[in-house]
Formats: sequence, C-alpha cells, structure tokens
Amino acid sequence: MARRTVGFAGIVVVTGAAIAWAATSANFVNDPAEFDQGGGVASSASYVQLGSIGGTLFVTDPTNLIGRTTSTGYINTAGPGETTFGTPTTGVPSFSVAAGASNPGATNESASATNVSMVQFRFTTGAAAGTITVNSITVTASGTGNDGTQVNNVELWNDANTNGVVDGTEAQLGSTGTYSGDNGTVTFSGTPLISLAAGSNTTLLVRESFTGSPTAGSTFQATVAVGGVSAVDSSSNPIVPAGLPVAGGVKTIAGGATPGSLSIAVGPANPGGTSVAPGVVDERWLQFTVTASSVETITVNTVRLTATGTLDDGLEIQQVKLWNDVNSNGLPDDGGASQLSTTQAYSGDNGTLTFGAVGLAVPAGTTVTALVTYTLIPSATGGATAAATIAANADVVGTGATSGATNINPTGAPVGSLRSVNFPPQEVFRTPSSKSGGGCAAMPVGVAVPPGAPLGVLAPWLALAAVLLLRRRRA
Ligand SMILES: [Ca+2]
Ligand SMILES: [Ca+2]
Ligand SMILES: [Ca+2]
Ligand SMILES: [Ca+2]
Repeated sequence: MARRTVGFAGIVVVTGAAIAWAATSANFVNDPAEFDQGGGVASSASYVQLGSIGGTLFVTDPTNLIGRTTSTGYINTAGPGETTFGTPTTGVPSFSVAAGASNPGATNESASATNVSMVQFRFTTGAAAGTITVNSITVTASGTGNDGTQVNNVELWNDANTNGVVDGTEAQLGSTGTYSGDNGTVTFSGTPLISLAAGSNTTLLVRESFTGSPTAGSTFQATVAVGGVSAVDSSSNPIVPAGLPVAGGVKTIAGGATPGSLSIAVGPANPGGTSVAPGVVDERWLQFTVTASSVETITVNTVRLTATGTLDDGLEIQQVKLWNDVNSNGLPDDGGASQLSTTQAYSGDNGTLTFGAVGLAVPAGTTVTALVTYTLIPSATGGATAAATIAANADVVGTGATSGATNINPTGAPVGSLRSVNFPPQEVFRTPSSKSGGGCAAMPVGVAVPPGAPLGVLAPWLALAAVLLLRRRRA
C-alpha cells in the first residue's frame, strides 16, 4: 500500500502541529483499511498533518505515513465500514465557502441597471484553523449576454450585515473591474484581500452594472468557480475552501411588459435572539427588507405572518403592527404615517395573520425596510418564545407600477425573527432608559441587577437601592 512509501516524506511540505482528536464529527473518519494497520489507532492518538499534493492529504499517526484522496480538504469520508473519528482541535485548518443566506435569486433587470447584487457567499473557518488569508477571488461570468461589452463596474464588497445588498458603512474589497470578455472572469486582489480569523464567518457580495446595451431576454450570472479562491493558511501554505462553486441567480433583461422582481431578507437591525419585557407596547419583533429589481417600482400590498414558538400567540400577543422603518433603525420611530395597513392579531397559537392594503412602494433598484412590532399582554409567559415569520414567498404580494402585474411574489422566504419573554421578569429593576410599565414606581432608578442573580448577589444591590431611596425622600 502506497501510504507507507517513505519517498513521500521527502516531497510533502511539513505544515502541521500535532492534531488532538476530540468530539466526533462527520468531517473526520477512521477508515479501518488505513488506520487500523498501524496497530489499532485510538481516538486520542496524535496526528501530524504533512500537507497535500494533487488533492491527496497526508497525515501521520505515531507510526505511519498516510495518504488519502480528499474532496473536501479532509480525510476522505467515503467508503464502507468507516466510523466517525473526531474533530481535530488543533492542526488542520477547516475552511469552507457556501452561498450566503441572502444570495441573490433569479430576477428580471433593466438593461441599464446599476449595482445589481449578483452573488453572495460566506466563508467559514473552523475553530481549529489559524488565521486564513484570502489573497484573491475570481468571479466567472455566464449567460447569453455579453459580459465583456454589456457589463461594467464589477465590484466585491464585505457584506458585513449579510443582507445581500451594499449598505452605508460596508467596505469594498479590491478594485472595481470588468470581465475579461464574454463569459470571462474578473479577479479581486489584495495583500491580503481579506483575513479570516479562526472560528469565524465572513460574507462577501459581488455586484455589477449593465451598460444599457443588453437586449431583452439576455441573461447574466456570476459564479465563484472551483479554483476561484486563492488563500493560504497561517503557515503560508495554499489552502482551498470546500464548497465551490457558488453561483448567484440568473439575471434576465426585461423587455416590454416584463414585471420587475422582488426579494425579501432579514433587516440590518433585526432584534432576533434577544428577550423582551411583557406588557411593552409596540416592541420590535421582526425587521425585514424588501428589494425591487431595476425594472420598475413595485408596491407591496399584502404581507402574511406565521407565528411559531412556545408563547400562545393568540392569547398573549395583543397587537401586531407593520411599519415602514424609514430610517432602518429597527424602531417604530418614523412618524405618524409610518404604520402600514391596520393593527392585527394572530388567529390563534402558532396561527397566521395578514396585513392587507399595505401600500409600501419600493422604487426600482432600491431596498426599503419594514418592521413588525408586538404588544404582549402584561402577564405573558416568562421564558416563552415567539417567532414572527414570512413563511413563504407567496405570503408577500406586490403590484408592478409599469407592467401592471398584480401578483409579484418575492424570493427570499422564509424570513423570520424569534424573541423570548424575559424570565424571570425584570421590571422591578428597570433603568431610566428602559421602556415604561411594570408597576415599580417606588424603586429608585439607575440600579441594574444581573439577570438571574441569586439572593446573595442581590443583597448589595438592594442595600444600594435602599440608600438611594432614603436620599430621594430626604431631598
Ligand atoms: Ca455571457
Ligand atoms: Ca449589506
Ligand atoms: Ca406559539
Ligand atoms: Ca425606524
């Protein structure tokens, strides 16, 4: 068996520290045909990664040199009779790329559309990786349109808030470019282009503009193809991410009465994951964006929400409102006319509701932000969860201003946000910056207590509260 051929040791590049195998993972497997010939390798054994040549990863256990063909950057996971081996805690950099959560779908676009989001992709580095440095990314064009003459201003951006569009403070990476020709490439470079810390995610976005010359019906698509990412690990050895290629949706040039396209995504100030006090009026719950493609203004007329989670949505959510979040800050602070449609309530636990006559206009080629707020009953169940979700693309319906189409559905669903009710209730200790309610007028303001603190921890805080209360009464 070739794995014992000593000659390999002379040509492989020694890169690695010892690998400590920990909890099981699908990424690493023990192939008995390879590993067990070393005398029964235990899961606690140390391995040294030597490097890779031509797609074959070489590692050593204490007695053997082992070479395995790999398709993912790891020891091959295929083959009968294999058992899960474990995740290395040091040594092997795990590095992958995948389509982003807001990777642009197929849309209709104007022949003169600018800054069209084409493909969004996310790098993920494992906790075992050192810093991975990406020095260049090459994007490949496809489709029937001529990418060399009909596309310009191809740009790569760090989509920091992962929403699939470029926002105010996000950074462009590399230089603005053009494709090398029809179905050609453009390469973004830097030294480094981007640096990826171990155990992190980074989302990037490619956008481009059309010159006005594409004919109706022609198509454009951007892809990060196999071989399109040039990167090195912390030892300056080349490393290839698993997961390529990643492609964006096909953009079709609209003609005649072709309607525009809509897409929805989680908003930049979505409050998901945080807990709220019961009884607060108009507590933000879901922020989402609606983007119209470059063809025409689309007015959103219908938004349907589906409730999930342990809260009894029919009994414990008094009011559900939809807002135009004009300043995109995630708060219903945009003036009296910003509430869209009428106040609703869920049909029951895990039920649905529909906002009609929404009238939210999304100009061509722009993104607007909308907000859903909940008013919970004051006795809402502490610790209960509630998610507001646009469950399906059919749950949003828009009308095209020039095409006259009345049934435009977006891409991007589901879009949702889950929050929980404070447990234990914390109203007693609210600070002045908190919202009103809770019946705690006698308590001094400005005293915050760690949530869930035991009585022993609370004692000094209660003493401070008593002192402040006495001072206030004397004043
Ligand atoms: Ca083409
Ligand atoms: Ca963004
Ligand atoms: Ca529920
Ligand atoms: Ca706002």
